[in-house]
Amino acid sequence: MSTPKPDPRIAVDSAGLQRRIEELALISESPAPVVTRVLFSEADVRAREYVRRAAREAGLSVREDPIGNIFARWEGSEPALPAVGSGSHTDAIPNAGRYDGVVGVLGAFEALAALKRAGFRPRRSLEVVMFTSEEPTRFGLGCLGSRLMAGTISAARAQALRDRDGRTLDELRAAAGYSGPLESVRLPAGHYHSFIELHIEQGPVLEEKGIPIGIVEHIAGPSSYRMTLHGEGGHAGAVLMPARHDALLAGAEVALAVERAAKASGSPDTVGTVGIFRIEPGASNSVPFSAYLEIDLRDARLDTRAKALAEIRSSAALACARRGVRMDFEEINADPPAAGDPKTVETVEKVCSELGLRSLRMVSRAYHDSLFMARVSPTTMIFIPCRNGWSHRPEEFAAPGHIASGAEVLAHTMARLAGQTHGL
Ligand code: HGY
Ligand code: MN
Ligand code: MN
Repeated sequence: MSTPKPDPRIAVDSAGLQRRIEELALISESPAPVVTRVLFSEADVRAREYVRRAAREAGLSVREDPIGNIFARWEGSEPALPAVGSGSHTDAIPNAGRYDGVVGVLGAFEALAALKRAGFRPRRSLEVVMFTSEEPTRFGLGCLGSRLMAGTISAARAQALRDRDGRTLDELRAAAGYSGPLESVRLPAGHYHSFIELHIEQGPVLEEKGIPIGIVEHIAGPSSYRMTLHGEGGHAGAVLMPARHDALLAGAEVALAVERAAKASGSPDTVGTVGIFRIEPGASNSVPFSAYLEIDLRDARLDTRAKALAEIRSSAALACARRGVRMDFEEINADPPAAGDPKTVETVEKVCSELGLRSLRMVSRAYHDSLFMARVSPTTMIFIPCRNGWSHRPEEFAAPGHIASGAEVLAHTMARLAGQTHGL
């Protein structure tokens, strides 16, 4: 059977997409080229306004749910059918780049605009989601919007979240203009026929292999924990070494144990990071009496992640016992990995070969909202290369040509999955 020819009329406006990525990058709590957009900050609220406008300019209708997930929809000729979804996030951790998440929101708007310009008439509706709080920065828990949509956390658990200054989710979402019961964020069963997220790889594989498109078969399972270590403070001159219960040094041993356990887990995909480490009182001539750490531990496999965690906890207990420091340990989240849907992966693969684009099936080591969308819909992700694999840093970069190819593959894939009312 001959390979169907992709319709040449589906043409992505690469310059326009690039311009919108650059415009959105200027909406930040940090001076350019650094991007910081923490959930419900002033910059996040302005970015949401930008996203609403970009969705409308792409000819999509916009609705928002009580936690601020934004849904941009193109109603199909059979609106009762489960929709074909796409989307990603626009919130950004401190000192981030301009492509993480943004490519998947603005790129999806452009994919749908390209289909509209080509005269495509979808049977199933097409819907792009800008997910609230994919990053964990505000509350320590990432993917808040997609977790609630997938029903993997309760409204009560979300309502109990506090930021570093003790502010609640309800307070912050109300200040950003959102209200209503969080229970209603949960998607009705079968809302999406399929979900495909476009994202930069946030790793070096595609660039090293010179392959323009990655197709995600597996998303590693993230987990994170918070630890407070209670030692004893005192004068840096007066407290002699044998009498010390230095919380920072106990925390330093924990951080080294995280690295050791991740390296020794037996799986190359185990990664452990202590990205937050705060001490009190933070005076150069005072012995730290308390340390607060957050541990990020991920793996494509659950058994080796569990092994690494057990190792970390026992090393931490030994270090604290030896130093006379008390440890409080709390799990923030421990999520299983997710599998890409084989049929959706195959559809993307076919589209790539019809477009003459090489593609590679791969694991995502970063987590994404797709990790939770995979619980409620056949899901995969389209990756594009990013320079040196850099991400979560201002030097993050994706070439305009790669971004355009990703949006083009997304457009053709969504069109194929949506079916069409009339020919192109
Ligand atoms: O941390 C992650 O993997 C994602 O970028 N939030
Ligand atoms: Mn990120
Ligand atoms: Mn992301």
